[in-house]
Amino acid sequence: MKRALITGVTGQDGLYLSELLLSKGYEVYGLIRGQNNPKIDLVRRIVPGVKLVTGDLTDLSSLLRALNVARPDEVYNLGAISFVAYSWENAHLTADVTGKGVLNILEAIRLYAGEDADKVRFYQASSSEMFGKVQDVPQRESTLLWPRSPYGVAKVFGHYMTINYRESYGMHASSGILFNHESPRRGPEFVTRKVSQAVARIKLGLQDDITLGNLDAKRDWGFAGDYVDAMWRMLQQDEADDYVVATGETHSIRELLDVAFRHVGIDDWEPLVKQDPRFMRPAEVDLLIGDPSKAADKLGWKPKVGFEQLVTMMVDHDLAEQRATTGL
Ligand code: NAP
Ligand code: G4F
Repeated sequence: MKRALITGVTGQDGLYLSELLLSKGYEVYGLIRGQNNPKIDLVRRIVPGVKLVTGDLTDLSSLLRALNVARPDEVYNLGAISFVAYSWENAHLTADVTGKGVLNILEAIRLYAGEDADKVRFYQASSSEMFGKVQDVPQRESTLLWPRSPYGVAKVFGHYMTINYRESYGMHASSGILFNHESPRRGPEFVTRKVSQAVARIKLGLQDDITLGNLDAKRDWGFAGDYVDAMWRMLQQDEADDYVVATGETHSIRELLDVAFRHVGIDDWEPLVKQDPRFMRPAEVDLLIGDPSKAADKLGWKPKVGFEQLVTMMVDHDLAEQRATTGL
């Protein structure tokens, strides 16, 4: 039975990855931070098979301790401060967790495993946010990185540290450059879930309108359940490498609103959507669209859920959730 340690187990991807690894017969350990993390109940309910071990990416000794408990064959580093807008307000913290946290977990694996460091396979959750002011369309593994947020800069540090540990110590360390991926488990601070929740509430008469920022930005949105499978496939390869994981399609926030509102029978959403500079970013990433051909060729990976199916799945989930909580 293989053993895996997941940082960020309470997050969207941590939950889907836990389900995937448990279904494959892994013994799964999840790193959980804080002395009374409110998401423990969620993890225990959705993936009761996961064994929890305390630790924090900013605390190297806690990571060493977690590795000694889990004795993993595979480590998936999903933990991060992941909300781009928040990263401008908390740039130092973002650098410490999202950037230096990667160095901490890599160094902890090196210290823990010693000469066997190559036996512990490592996945780093890199991000399309690293492409920022994009230098190629579509973006691929070789595209120059030009991050536009403290989050993006921190991810670039983690990305190159992962490559550096692979090259310096022969570690089996891979970096997945994942484009935006969403699901009904997405945090409500991200635009897709903010829209799906608001559309459901507007449809049920619980909310009048929604306030957003830039409606013209474009993202390559996929389904998180598909994307964790790509993470696992990377760690099954003989050689560690870096891969873009994307759908190869891009859509604007306006198109997201079109699909979400149309799904509940509202064709003209303009009167229901307000804009506020509060939700604009100091530097925007205008266009993301990935070229997933390397992941297709080498990993045999391709996405199963398309954009419309993703958005309607999220709206349906939020309609059901709002009905259940309000009794409507
Ligand atoms: P998420 O839902 O925001 O989850 C982030 C996780 O990081 C949470 O479990 C959180 O735990 C944990 N965390 C925060 N600070 C930590 C710390 N100091 N030590 C240990 N863990 C900490 O993110 P996600 O969407 O699942 O994304 C997973 C990873 O992929 C992240 O690294 C993200 O940056 C990256 N990524 C995501 C996307 C995407 O579109 N979803 C795309 C590219 C890359 P708490 O519950 O304790 O806060
Ligand atoms: O949903 P978002 O906050 O996601 P963003 O910034 O693209 O970041 C996500 O994807 C990255 C991969 O590219 C991950 F690395 C990162 O961890 C995270 O998961 O915003 C998407 C777009 C942006 O252009 C933003 O300006 O939506 C625009 N937007 C417009 N109004 C809004 C809003 N975003 C949010 N969160 N809230 C709004 O009201």
